[in-house]
Amino acid sequence: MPSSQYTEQDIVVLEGLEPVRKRPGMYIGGVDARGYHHLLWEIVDNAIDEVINGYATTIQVVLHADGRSATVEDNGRGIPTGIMPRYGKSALEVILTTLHSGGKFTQGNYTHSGGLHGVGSSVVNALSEEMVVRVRRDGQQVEQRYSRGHPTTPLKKLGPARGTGTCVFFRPDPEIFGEKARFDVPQILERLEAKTYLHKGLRLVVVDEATGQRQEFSHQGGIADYLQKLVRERGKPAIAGLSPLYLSRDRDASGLRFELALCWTEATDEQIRSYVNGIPTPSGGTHEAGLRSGLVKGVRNFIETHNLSPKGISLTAEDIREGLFAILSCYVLEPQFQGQTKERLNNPEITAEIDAAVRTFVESWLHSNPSAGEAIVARIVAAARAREASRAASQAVSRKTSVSHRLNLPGKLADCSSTDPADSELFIVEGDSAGGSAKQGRDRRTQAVLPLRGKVLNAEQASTSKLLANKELQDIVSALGCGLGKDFDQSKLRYGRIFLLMDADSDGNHIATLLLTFFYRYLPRLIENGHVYLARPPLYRIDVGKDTYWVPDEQAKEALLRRLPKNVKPEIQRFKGLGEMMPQQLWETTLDPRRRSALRVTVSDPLRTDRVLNDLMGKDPSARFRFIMERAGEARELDV
Ligand code: TSJ
Repeated sequence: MPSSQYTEQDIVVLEGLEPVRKRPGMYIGGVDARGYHHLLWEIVDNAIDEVINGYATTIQVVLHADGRSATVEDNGRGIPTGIMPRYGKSALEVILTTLHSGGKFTQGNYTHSGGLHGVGSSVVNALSEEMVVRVRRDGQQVEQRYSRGHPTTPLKKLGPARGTGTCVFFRPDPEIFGEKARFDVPQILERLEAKTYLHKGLRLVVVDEATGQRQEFSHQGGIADYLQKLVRERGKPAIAGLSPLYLSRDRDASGLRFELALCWTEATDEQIRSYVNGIPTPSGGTHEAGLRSGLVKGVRNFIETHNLSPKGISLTAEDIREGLFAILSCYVLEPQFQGQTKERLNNPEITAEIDAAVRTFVESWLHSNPSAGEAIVARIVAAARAREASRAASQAVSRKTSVSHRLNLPGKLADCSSTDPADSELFIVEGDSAGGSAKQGRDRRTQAVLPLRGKVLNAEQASTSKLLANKELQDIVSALGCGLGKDFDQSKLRYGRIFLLMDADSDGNHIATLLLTFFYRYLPRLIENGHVYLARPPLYRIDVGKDTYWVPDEQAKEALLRRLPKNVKPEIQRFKGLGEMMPQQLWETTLDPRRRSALRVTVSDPLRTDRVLNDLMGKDPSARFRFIMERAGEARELDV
């Protein structure tokens, strides 16, 4: 090949992938841990496409011991390797070095294109320090290697081979993701297992080379099994001990096919997980809208034809869906996504199709299972009555707070003098003596203190009306001024920052956990909007000569001691509790905005948090403790 021609083609390739390395965030959402894992999902999804379309049955994922590279292999047809005349290159090379090159091969098939995934394997190639692709086809095995989007070898024959398939090794580029980026094995295992529920026929083998562990996932029951697993994990039984309702619709004229599993549980929330072409759509979209409306209509029809409407109370759509667990998996030929993270399905025609199918299905299922149907209706009526009762109770609490802003504040609240939420802070403090120190040590202009005396109820176990009768929680809600649940009004929030100030021991962690659970379930916007913090009181005071250091934990203590010269003898004092600190010490270490450190509470994965809360707040107290410790570690450290 003349060299000038080679250069020309080289330029084409450069135009193809250079923007990906320049602005990786545009293609994978960001170069954080999520973007890093995105590369793996892109490769895995390519192999799964081959399964969805019926050409492969097994996928193997190997997570290598270095923690930052992986190999994904399928037993599908093998990526085509023939030369494409228009490009003068193999199809394989075109696919891996050109943006959006997948479409030509995949018309009429379900793919992930246009969504969160489907950025293309070329994007993974561009962002990988090394990529090795092996294809078995036509009795031969071939290999090509790449680095940062460019071939480093030609397509080479490795020799004869049996069967067909594609095998891709890749190592994301530390220049893009940083030297420290690593795969999160537990998270990957969980998500891979979820995929085998979604694709009934799929057998997935995962090897974690760091531990030598090999696991095999395959679930013949599909999403109905998945739903049962989720319900079991939630710990709230299904109504009437039912196994899930299951609906499967084959591909219709428009190309839509979907599967649905659902059941009602004793839980008080609603959990719908939806997927499009096997990709989670946590922000919902037109498919979920169809499910919600179809389900409500189907149930209403059943209630009306059987004259089951309760007297004196009307059933809302939320009542009908309370306690509902559902998994909806749709396959759409040309999915359109919208929203910041492209996680919301936007094809308008999908809503009506799913609505109609679900309505008919739910109604006829209830008709043919009348005793289960009546149990479900009883559940729905109970939800409506509970809603009325808790609304009355929460309005009572909100009324008390709004009637007279300051006059009705809890008696033990030591308020700040500022009335501007932007520079007002509330410290919720465990115990009266610590509360006393905090009241004396604080900046009275901007810092309010609310000591807690009694027990805090577990929001995961107690009913809403019980929670609202709890004095400690009432005081918190009154002090915050913003109401809660459906009556939440952020504009009435009296403090811009809310600190939980507890002892650095397991009791303190326990109380913090209970409070966080309450905030998460009843005042979630406070957490979402970053108003909630964990204060970090010191655990040790270390005196070295004239210098005094305060450290928040064991590690920080060890780190400090290691840094001290050998000849000095530090004096180490351990705090038993906040109550033992002098007000001035508390100010210097924990309250003073210029010196304190605090953790802002964030929720990185709402679905997961939800499950963890359910899991842990119900039963095992030691697991609870681990939970708060883990959360504290995940929270971003801020100097605020
Ligand atoms: F991401 C990737 F592209 F590197 C990749 C692709 C990674 C892995 C692990 C698997 C795959 C992949 C692609 N597996 N199977 C396929 N199939 C095709 O690309 C294919 C095969 C045959 C035909 C055909 O028309 O004959 C068409 C296609 C798209």
